[in-house]
Amino acid sequence: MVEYRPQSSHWGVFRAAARSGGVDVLPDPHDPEPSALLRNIPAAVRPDARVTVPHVRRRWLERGPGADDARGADEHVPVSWERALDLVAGELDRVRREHGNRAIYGGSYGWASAGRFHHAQSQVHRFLNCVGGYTRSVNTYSLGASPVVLRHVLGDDSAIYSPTTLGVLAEHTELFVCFGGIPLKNAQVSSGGISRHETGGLLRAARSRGARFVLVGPLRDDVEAELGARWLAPVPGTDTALMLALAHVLLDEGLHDEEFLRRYCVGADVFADYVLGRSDGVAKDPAWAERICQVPAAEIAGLAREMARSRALISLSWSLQRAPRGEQPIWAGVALACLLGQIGLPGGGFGHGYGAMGGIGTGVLPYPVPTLPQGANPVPDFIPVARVADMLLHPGEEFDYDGQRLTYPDVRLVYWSGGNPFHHHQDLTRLRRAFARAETVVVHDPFWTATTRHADVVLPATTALERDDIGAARLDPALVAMHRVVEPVGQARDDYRMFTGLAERLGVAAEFTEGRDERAWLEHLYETWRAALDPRHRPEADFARFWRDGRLDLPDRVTEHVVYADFRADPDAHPLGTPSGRIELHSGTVASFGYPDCPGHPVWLPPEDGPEPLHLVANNPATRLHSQLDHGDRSAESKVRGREPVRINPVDAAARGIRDGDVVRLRNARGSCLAGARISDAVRPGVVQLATGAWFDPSAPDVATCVHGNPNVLTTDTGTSRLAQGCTGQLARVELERHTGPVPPVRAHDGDPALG
Ligand code: PGD
Repeated sequence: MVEYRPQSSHWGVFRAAARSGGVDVLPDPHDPEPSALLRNIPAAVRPDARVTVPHVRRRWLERGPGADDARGADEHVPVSWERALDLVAGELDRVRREHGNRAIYGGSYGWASAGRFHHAQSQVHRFLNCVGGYTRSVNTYSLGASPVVLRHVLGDDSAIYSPTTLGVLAEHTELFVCFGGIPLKNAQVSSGGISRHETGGLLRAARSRGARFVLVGPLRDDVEAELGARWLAPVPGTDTALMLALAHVLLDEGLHDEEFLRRYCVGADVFADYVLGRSDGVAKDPAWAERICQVPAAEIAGLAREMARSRALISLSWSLQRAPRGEQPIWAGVALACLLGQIGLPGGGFGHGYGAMGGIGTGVLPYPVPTLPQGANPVPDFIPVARVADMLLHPGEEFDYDGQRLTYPDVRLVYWSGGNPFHHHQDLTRLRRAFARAETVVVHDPFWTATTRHADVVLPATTALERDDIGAARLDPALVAMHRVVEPVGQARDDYRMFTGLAERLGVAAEFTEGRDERAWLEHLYETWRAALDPRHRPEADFARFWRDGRLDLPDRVTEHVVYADFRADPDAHPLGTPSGRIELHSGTVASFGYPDCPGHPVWLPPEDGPEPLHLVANNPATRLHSQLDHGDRSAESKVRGREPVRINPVDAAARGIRDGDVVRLRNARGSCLAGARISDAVRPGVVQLATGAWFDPSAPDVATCVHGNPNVLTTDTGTSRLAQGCTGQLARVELERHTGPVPPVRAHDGDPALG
């Protein structure tokens, strides 16, 4: 009999059974809207794109560690596990002795797989802490600018992870103004796992009750059609100007809430002086904004008035801040909500990230979930996560971050497990130069991604289907007993086993393992978690029963929550964590840093654009999570002649003689890529949209930097500003043309370790 076992992924809980040469996957019956991304999962255990045995790059093996331009183009040779682990342990030891632990970069950003014990980042950080520490990274590629700026404006980032819940919005909000949309394609996914996809249903409930939706953004389908949104399509990257003009109308027409500004905010006068043009002579009125955003002034004024007479929710997507000067639209959005005076009321105020992940706004557990302890890192050095290429290229140079003047460490060894920087980072040509500078690059991954192909030592990791684990996330109400479904593919090992082998060689095995194997750790994590819970929330099931049942429904998830309700009720008893205890529309702290690219209040800062005529929106994909399982069925069926689809408005396509299904070339000063044209009026004229996640394929550099369609060959590797130094990958300027020459094959999924 076929046995289906419980499993979990970042895009859904499911059941899976081994069948000859693969797995069968069934969605979880409790999930009201299971994600079609589950169809990618069988590709996880197909051996074609897998790394099946440890590999070492030939020149590194022959010449030893050192900077090398051949990294990424050189071939890899298979070695035994014993040899691979000896080499990595020896190299870690050499680097820490000769250069100190700060010369090891272990930031190792990436989503890896669901599962709390085999969580790749926890494993790598725990291990590196046991061997003396590492240079770490702060913030994420998802959220670079906003956590930093929101700490100054609101005192913490609770607005991100504990926003007013969608259930409350469904009942109370009259008008949703969605900057960057609430894209359900992203709500398929939630970090750590998602047992119920609820975002779409809750938004539809709001619509059925009569709520109106306005989408502000370049892509019409960033709010689903059923919600009937009115579409305002500003030039990408100009939302701040539009928000300032909305603020201008409110202030100019006396529609703002004076009492709210007085009682709950500081700096409203400075902000108002700027908006009205009293401080710089430029009124940020709708006519001014129309010249920047290309949204008619009358529509802007009409929207401001509609917001003032409605219970209005300002929804700010995460994508807004993943762009140059990304701090500004978030701060301006909060300022706009302050002028409306509805923060802390059910259905009003603002939210940041509805639809960015499926769990955002659906509910939060009032207690933690089990996690693997990572230990302490004695190395003080860190970088904002998206400054990794700067760090490798400019050791010893100073840089700004959030009021501090920091120095890039001289990194010799890069250790990556559970991430794909050749997917997630910007300007991949520059990243290749940066990786060439390292003396050694070690990567654990199940697949021959572009990152493993740039490694000196490649250690083959299992996927979640090949090991036991516990699936859990703070935003989700299910704890899942993830049961191994198939044996490891080839000689793949889980990260824990690899690090145990290294820890033994480096004399820290007792510290790293605490004497436990995988099963003992799972039981330990579960039982210590259960014991530490407040008895009100503590589940009855012991580990054995949880494991047998396959799932535990966690009690007391908070699904009715209004963020800042306490603060609104009594700002003296519940002050914010800002210096003033109030919402800072002008921050004396930020102003004191003296950053022209992020002054002390929200401002419009014109982008420093390239000369290319089209705006590229490089957003998160609808058919996979980031770059994961790009070779899976759901992702593969969306490709156009094997390339990632690029959507282009009919007007721009006609001007370039492009037909649906053509292979096209996108280019700018940083690079070029091939993609497959999809002509669609769901993208604004002047905009093209190419999702991230097609595996980087530089195998035909005379044709394009990437022949598959990875937009990060086109994006810019600069920080949002000196304040947060966040990733700016969402937007770039490009030209697009029909590709007329021979079309080279896509080799990214071939599993061939030697790239172009
Ligand atoms: P993933 O594709 O999820 O991308 O970047 P991230 O690096 O997280 O990579 C995870 C890797 O982990 C995969 O290669 C997978 O095979 C591997 N893996 C899975 N399970 C395991 C495991 O158990 N062990 C090990 N060792 N490896 C494992 C995502 C990042 O991209 C994010 S979060 C965002 S929001 C950014 N978005 C954009 C954007 O909007 N625009 C652009 N241009 N660029 C972006 N990049 C960012």
